[in-house]
Formats: sequence, structure tokens, C-alpha cells
Amino acid sequence: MDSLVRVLILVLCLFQVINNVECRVRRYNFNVVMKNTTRLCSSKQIVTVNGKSPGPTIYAREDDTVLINVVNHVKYNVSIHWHGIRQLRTGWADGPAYITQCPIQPGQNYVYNFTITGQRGTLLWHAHILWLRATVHGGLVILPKLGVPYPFPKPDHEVVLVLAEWWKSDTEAVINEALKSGLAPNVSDAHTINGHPGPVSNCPSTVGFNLNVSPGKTYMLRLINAALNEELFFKIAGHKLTVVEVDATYVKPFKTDTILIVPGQTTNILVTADKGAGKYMVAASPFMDTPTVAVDNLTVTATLHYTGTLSNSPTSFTNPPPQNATPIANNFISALRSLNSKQYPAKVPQNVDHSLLFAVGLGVNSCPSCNNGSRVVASVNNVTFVMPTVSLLQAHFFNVKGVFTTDFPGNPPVAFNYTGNPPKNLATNKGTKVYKVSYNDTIQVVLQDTGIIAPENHPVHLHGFNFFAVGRGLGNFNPKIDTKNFNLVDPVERNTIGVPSGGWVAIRFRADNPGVWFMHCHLEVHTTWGLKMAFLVDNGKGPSQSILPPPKDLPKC
Ligand SMILES: *[C@@H]1O[C@H](CO)[C@@H](O)[C@H](O)[C@H]1NC(C)=O
Ligand SMILES: *[C@@H]1O[C@H](CO)[C@@H](O)[C@H](O)[C@H]1NC(C)=O
Ligand SMILES: *[C@@H]1O[C@H](CO)[C@@H](O)[C@H](O)[C@H]1NC(C)=O
Ligand SMILES: *[C@@H]1O[C@H](CO)[C@@H](O)[C@H](O)[C@H]1NC(C)=O
Ligand SMILES: *[C@@H]1O[C@H](CO)[C@@H](O)[C@H](O)[C@H]1NC(C)=O
Ligand SMILES: *[C@@H]1O[C@H](CO)[C@@H](O)[C@H](O)[C@H]1NC(C)=O
Ligand SMILES: *[C@@H]1O[C@H](CO)[C@@H](O)[C@H](O)[C@H]1NC(C)=O
Ligand SMILES: *[C@@H]1O[C@H](CO)[C@@H](O)[C@H](O)[C@H]1NC(C)=O
Ligand SMILES: *[C@@H]1O[C@H](CO)[C@@H](O)[C@H](O)[C@H]1NC(C)=O
Ligand SMILES: [Cu+2]
Repeated sequence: MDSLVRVLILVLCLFQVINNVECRVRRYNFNVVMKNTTRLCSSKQIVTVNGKSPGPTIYAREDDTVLINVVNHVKYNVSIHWHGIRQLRTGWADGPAYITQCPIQPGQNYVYNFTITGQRGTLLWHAHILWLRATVHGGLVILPKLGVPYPFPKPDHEVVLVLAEWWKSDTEAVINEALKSGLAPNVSDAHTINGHPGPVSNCPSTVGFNLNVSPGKTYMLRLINAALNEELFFKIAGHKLTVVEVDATYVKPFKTDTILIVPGQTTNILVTADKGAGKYMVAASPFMDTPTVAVDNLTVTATLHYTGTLSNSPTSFTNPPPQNATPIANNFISALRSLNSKQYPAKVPQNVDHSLLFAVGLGVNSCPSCNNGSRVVASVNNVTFVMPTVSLLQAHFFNVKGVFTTDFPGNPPVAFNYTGNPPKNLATNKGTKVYKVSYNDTIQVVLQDTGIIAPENHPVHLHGFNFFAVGRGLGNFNPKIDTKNFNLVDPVERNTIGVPSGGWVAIRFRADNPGVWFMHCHLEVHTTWGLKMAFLVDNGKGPSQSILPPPKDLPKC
């Protein structure tokens, strides 16, 4: 290439003004700042990126390197996770505080540096410390390589829709109050779509997000659930939704009325504006099939607004599914299949080196200062994870002793009827334990919900990998019967999966990424309570199978 052209492209790329030439490096500045914000007719200060919540959408192409300079101007420690990005050998850029990095302290900055390999689609980024994720989140769009089409008809337009939750109170006050009392935190006061709660009865000035569409055009909605604690249904009145991708992997397209999307998941849907005119309600509402668990039951609405439709035109409404609509949730989940085409094969591990059973759920530990003398906790295989004070990845890389142990149990220490009557003793162990595997080992984890306190759906997220969801069922997992029914051909591939309430889900992945990788419930309340653990994947042979050295500006503890 002519060097003048190359310099010109570099300059244009530096300022992010073009999308159609190959900018192989994408640069973003994330200034973490406080912002006074009014929603639901009440004002508060929130933590934001660049003064906005949702923050900026990151756009990149497959194979691009992304450099995000995060500058912390707030009083909280901050770290940001690029949720679903594989981070091959670059765990230093993954983001969970005290797992792969020490937090970025007030006044400090850190450049997240990662290359996107073998992925394209919609993901999200969010704070991975405290409850800052409530307002510090945004979209992450990975376009296919230049010239590579989508494996479905190209939409005319694309729109990012971020679903989230809004509290009138400060969210740090909400979780701190709960940790003090030992009880569950207050639920949110509203759900939001791109920051808008939609019309609510006690605040007439609040309006919903407006999505303008032109008759006959097809829209790809890049749906993201950035909510802290709530799984959501999503519907559009009068329109069929064609699902084409989840968690940045293509699926066999299918049509549905209702999407289920749990915190941490993303879903791309095609919607054709085939009505000609009108205003159609878009609705997101909670899914919760445990009657004793409180949720924010407000439905957030937005409008699919055909251009040329006057504001007094009729509006088409839709009824959100009932909160406990398990059959609707199951229909959606069982329709998901990997595309598994020649170009995008599903590389499902056919054999497993580590067959693990992880019992996930709640527990009760003693807490003399709490309201009831006890506190609700959560655990994986009866281990309530204790956050270390230096990051696990640093401790691993620099061989710092005494930070973690490698004795995380591969099976529940005591087998019991997980979904039947709970054991008498609901106490858990505490520990900072990891499960260690060799490079390229294959791992199967059956995530088994427990009925301790109550059976509940847990959206479990794995960092550093996509996994295949090979099986799912109710009650206790039975290896003899259930393994035979696994789908090892075209199971859905994703990074976050709902463990069904009172049931189990089986996932498989290949440990082809050295480092320390967090796995946790993506309901922030359960993560806080300890439903988290980490896998340690050793280096393989040679530099291409080993963790890169840490960047010079990696924050210190
Ligand atoms: C934001 O709100 C705080 C009080 O909540 C107030 O002290 C501050 O002056 C406000 N800042 C701006 C820029 O309005
Ligand atoms: C980003 O990381 C790569 C190695 O993966 C390195 O070559 C490059 O210099 C880094 N860029 C910056 C700006 O630190
Ligand atoms: C939580 O809800 C209770 C009951 O409505 C209320 O008294 C309390 O102030 C709330 N806590 C926070 C931090 O908003
Ligand atoms: C939502 O919850 C509140 C408080 O628990 C309850 O009063 C109300 O009836 C519920 N609304 C719906 C639609 O379920
Ligand atoms: C715990 O305390 C709350 C209020 O402080 C009370 O409503 C609840 O019944 C108590 N639960 C148990 C298990 O004692
Ligand atoms: C577990 O408990 C449930 C509910 O009591 C019961 O229906 C089921 O048969 C039990 N399963 C086993 C394996 O004992
Ligand atoms: C979990 O660990 C605690 C503390 O060691 C113990 O008391 C309890 O019996 C264990 N429960 C199960 C189900 O293993
Ligand atoms: C990982 O294991 C698979 C299956 O045994 C093998 O085909 C592949 O070559 C291995 N990859 C590496 C990088 O060792
Ligand atoms: C911020 O992180 C540093 C390093 O881990 C820690 O020493 C400090 O206590 C943290 N600050 C707060 C307010 O938690
Ligand atoms: Cu959970």
C-alpha cells in the first residue's frame, strides 16, 4: 500500500471517522464520571462512562484490536469486563476485580488491550466490581470481517437495545443495607430500555424509548440484558421476531413472539416493519418462577413507531407474559440451536476429561450483627467464594503463595436430594478455591440448582470461553439416563445460561485459553452472596499456548 494512504487511514482510524476501511485498531476513551440524572421523577448521582448510561457502544470487527483507556474520576474503585470476549491469552484485559486485575483506583487509568478472534455479533461491557454495573454498562458490537456477509438476509438497519434496571436509591446503599441486615436487597423501581423506563403511572413526564421504523424495512435489534438481578421477557405487539444470534454466536433462525433474555445474555433478532403504519408497543417484563422471591414487576414499554404515523394514530398493545410463565421460557430455550454450518461449525467436545457436578444455590450462615442472627449466602458445591485482596491471575502468574488453593471440589462434598427437602444444616464453607485443568482439557459441568431456601433460576456466566449447552432437565441430574439424551451435534453455544429453577443444565467447553477464568451467577445479588468460583487453566506448550505477560499499566493492589 502507498505509505501516504496508509498514514491517512491510520489518522482516520485514530479519530474513528470511518467504518468501511480496515481500521485494525479501535480506540476508545472511557471517562468514569458521576452524573446527576433524573428518572422516574427523582434525581440522584450515578456512576457513568462519559456521562451517559447506557454508555457508548463499542464497534469493532472480528480480528480488530480494541484499546479502551478507562480513566477513573469517581470515588469508587472501578474495573470493566468485556462480557463474552474470549480474551485469548489476554486475561489481563478481562476485567473482574480481584480475579484478573486489581481495581483501577480513583485518579488512575488502565488501557484494556484485546484482540477479537473468531467472534462476531453482539456482546456487552459492564463494571465488574461492587454494584456499579447498574449504571456502568453498554453495548459491544463485533461486525463480521470486511466483506463477510451475515448468514441471513442483510437487515436494512441495526439498533442496539439495552435492557436494564433503575433504582431511585443509590445502588451501593441498596446492597450495603442488605449485607448489613443479612436479608435480600430491595428490588429495583423500574426496568429500562436504552435508559428509558417508559410511561409509569406516578410520573407522567416519563416517556418510553421510541424506535422509528419505515414500512417494509427489516431491522436487526441487538438486544442486551444489562439488568442486575432480573431475567426478562421481550415482545413487540403485532410483530414476529426472528432470532439469528445469541451471545455472539449464530443460531438456526427461528420465529417467535417472545424472547427470554437473562442478565449477561445478548440476542439478535430481525423484525420486518410489515404493517405500513401505526405505533406498536415494545415490552420487557420480568421472568421469575419462584413465588417467594421478590422481583420488580413493572413492565417497561417502548414504541415501534412507523414513520408518517401521527401521534393520534391507534396504538397496538401487547400483554407481557405472566411473571411465572415457565412454559414460555422453556419454549424459547428449547428452540435455540447452533447454526452449525460449514462456515460456522459447532465444535462440541465429544469426550470429556473432567466431568463435574456443581450444586448452585443459597445457604444460611451465622451473622450475630444481622437482623435474624444469620445471613443469606450463596455457594457452588458448598463453597461461598471469598474475594482475595490481590487478583488471582496475578497470584498465578507471579506465583504468589497463600492467595488461593486449587482444591475446589469437582462434586458436591455431600450428595443430597438437591431439589427435594433441603438438608437440616444450611451453613456453607468459605474459601478462595479454584478448579485447575491442563491446557486443551475438555470439561463438562452439570450446574445443578438446589432448593435451599428456594429453588431458583440462576443465569451462570463463564469468562474466557463459550460453552455448549448440551442438556437440560428438571429435578436431580441422573448421569445414567440424562447423558444419553445430550445434544452433541448442534447445541446452542453461549457464555451465559439459565440453570432452570429446581433443575440442571449441562455445559461443555475446551480449555483452550490459559489463565484464570471466573464463573458466577449473573444475578448480582447472588454473586455478592458468593455464588462464584474460578477455573485455572495452565499454560500449554510454547508461547502460543501461554498467557501473555501483564501490561505495564496493570493496576496494583
Ligand atoms: C448534582 O447533585 C448534587 C446533589 O445531589 C449537587 O450537590 C451538585 O451540585 C449537582 N451537580 C450538578 C452539576 O448539577
Ligand atoms: C496491546 O497488546 C499487544 C500484545 O497483545 C501489544 O503488541 C501491543 O503493543 C499492545 N498495545 C498497546 C497500546 O499497549
Ligand atoms: C429499601 O426498602 C425499604 C422499604 O421500602 C426502605 O425503607 C429502605 O429505605 C430502602 N432502602 C434503600 C437503600 O433504598
Ligand atoms: C407487583 O408487586 C406489587 C408489590 O408486591 C403488587 O402490589 C402488585 O400487585 C404487583 N403487580 C403485578 C402486575 O403483579
Ligand atoms: C428475618 O427477619 C425478617 C425481618 O427482620 C423477618 O421478616 C423474617 O421472618 C426473618 N426470617 C427468619 C428466617 O427468621
Ligand atoms: C427428591 O425430592 C423430591 C421432592 O420431595 C422427590 O419428588 C424426589 O423423588 C426426590 N428425588 C430423589 C432422587 O430422591
Ligand atoms: C457445607 O459446609 C458446612 C460447613 O463446613 C457444613 O456444616 C455443611 O454440612 C455442608 N453442607 C453440605 C450440603 O455439604
Ligand atoms: C486439543 O485437543 C484436540 C482433541 O484431542 C486436538 O485435536 C487438538 O489438536 C488439540 N489442540 C492443541 C492446541 O493441542
Ligand atoms: C480500592 O482498591 C485498593 C486495592 O485493592 C484497596 O486497597 C482499597 O481499599 C480499595 N478502596 C475501596 C474504597 O474499597
Ligand atoms: Cu443466581
